[in-house]
Amino acid sequence: MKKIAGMLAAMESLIFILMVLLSLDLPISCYSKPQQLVENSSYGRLGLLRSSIWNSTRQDTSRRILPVTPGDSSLNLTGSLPASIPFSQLPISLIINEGQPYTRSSSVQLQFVAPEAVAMRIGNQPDLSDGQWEPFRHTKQWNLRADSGEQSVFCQFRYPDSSFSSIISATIVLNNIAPIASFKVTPDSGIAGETWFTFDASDSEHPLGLMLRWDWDGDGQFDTDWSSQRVQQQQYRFGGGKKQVRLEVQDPSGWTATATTTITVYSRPFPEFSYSQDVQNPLRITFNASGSGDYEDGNRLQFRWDFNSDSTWDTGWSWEQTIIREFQPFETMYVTLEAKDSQGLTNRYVALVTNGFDDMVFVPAGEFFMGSDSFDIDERPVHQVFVSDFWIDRFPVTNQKYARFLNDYVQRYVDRSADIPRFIDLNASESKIRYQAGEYVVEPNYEDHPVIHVTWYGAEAYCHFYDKRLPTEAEWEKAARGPDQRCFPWGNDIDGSRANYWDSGDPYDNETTPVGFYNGRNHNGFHTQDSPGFYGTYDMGSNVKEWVADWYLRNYYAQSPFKDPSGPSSGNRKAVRGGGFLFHANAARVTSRYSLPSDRSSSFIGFRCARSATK
Ligand SMILES: [Ca+2]
Ligand SMILES: [Ca+2]
Ligand SMILES: [Ca+2]
Ligand SMILES: [Ca+2]
Repeated sequence: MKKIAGMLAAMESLIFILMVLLSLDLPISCYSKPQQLVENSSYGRLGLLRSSIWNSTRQDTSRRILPVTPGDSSLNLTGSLPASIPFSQLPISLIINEGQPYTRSSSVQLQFVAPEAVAMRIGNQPDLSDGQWEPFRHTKQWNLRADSGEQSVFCQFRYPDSSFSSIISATIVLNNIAPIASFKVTPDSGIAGETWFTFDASDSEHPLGLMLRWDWDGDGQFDTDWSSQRVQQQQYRFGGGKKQVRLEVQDPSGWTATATTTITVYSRPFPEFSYSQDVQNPLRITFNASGSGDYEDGNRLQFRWDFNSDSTWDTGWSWEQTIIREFQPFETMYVTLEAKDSQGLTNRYVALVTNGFDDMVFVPAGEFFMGSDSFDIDERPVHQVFVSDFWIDRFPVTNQKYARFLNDYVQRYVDRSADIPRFIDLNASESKIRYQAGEYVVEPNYEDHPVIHVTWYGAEAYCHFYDKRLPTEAEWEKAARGPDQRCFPWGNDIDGSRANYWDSGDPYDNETTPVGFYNGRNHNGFHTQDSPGFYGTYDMGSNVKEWVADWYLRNYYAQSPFKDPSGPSSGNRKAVRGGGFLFHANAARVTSRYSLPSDRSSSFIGFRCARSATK
């Protein structure tokens, strides 16, 4: 007795907890039936019928069984009995379709776990008024009512030696409604990278809710995860015209439906031009827009040009991809190309065009003999080298041209004016370029003298700025020497009328001479012989030594490749070629070699540029 009374006291507090739980909003289905007291069940226990509870994540039934002593008349278990035993301990349950809360079929599989039960009846009504008693079975097919939606099944069991019965129920959702996929797009056409498309699937339907996913581009790969979000915004990176958009929807029981529509995404054209200078006439520049394109129209684009960045178009619209324009020497212009596609969409491309194309000479492809076996050790051995077509400046770069380069460079790359000290040593006393009043200027009367005190970087930067490059050692030597193994650029003899070397007697008294000084003219009483190199260059071998592209290696000729050698892949010093005003006549030999670290400069080293014949 005491034991039971204590137990009941404990149960009271549990009842309270359960009532709190039951007072919570139980979802969807919560059915309760008045409790019935049953005595002398085969368990020797009291059975209590309780409500069946189903929620969206779990379907279960509850029947509480209390352990009591049979025949204990002091128990008065009427009314609200405790209901605190966890569902998992209940020996009676009804499972529909293995616990799946949804079915698409009106015929469902019922499974019963009801030990000792001998009979059962099943119905759709809580009072089983629509059910007939039948022998207990563990499974049974059951037809749901014809309408779809949430439906409960009720089942009552009878036990062998009593009139005791209990009713349990479970709820299933009969879902025989197909989902509907539908969406609208606004706008139905637009521009890649600019237009935001809105995809609104609010018209898609299912009474139990839907998940949605999208394939934006018709490639069969969905581009979003499943989501309940009905409205999506999307921008296209690439155009290409028609794009099929596909929406797939899925209802909670896994039925899907799709809808597709086609939108049009245009892209702006992507204009681009290259330009090339006519080496015969360096002022003529051919602009070529054939690199332009368009996703929808390929290269069928119209073009117009503004060559002088005055915001006035210098041509009308034209299908022509190339156009020739004459520039002033060393003129620097922002050139604008605008392209228009068949939709009328336009786009612009702007590039700085610098006409630095000096007077250059052409050196045709072919073999020549490089080096000498008679002089310094680094000139050995004589070896045959094939050099491809190329162009090379007729003269070394002058102070005037280099000062113009510095001014244009700091204007073009405003954030890189700190590069200038790496290019040229303006503090060297021999340098003829000065920075004055915000500008690089040349000391009067030295405009046409070769620039000196440039580093290899400064030489390379100049060539690069004008879309050229430094010549290789082999190119330099071939340009000076030609194919006939001569000793000096102009032949095999040297004297002061042909070249500026140390004590050569020129009027500049052991300084640089203007470039091209030894051209056969009489300069204020000083007679010169015309002394070009084999292909028409001047000053190779005299005046100043010249930086070339290659790293210097003393014995490189022993390992040099036959075709277009370009020097060792690395090194400490860059090769320097030719003689100069500070060197004896012997250094003017076309084979003599010299070198200096690339960040150093000297009063006797300048440079000239080259350019490959095919670019
Ligand atoms: Ca896709
Ligand atoms: Ca287009
Ligand atoms: Ca213009
Ligand atoms: Ca001299």
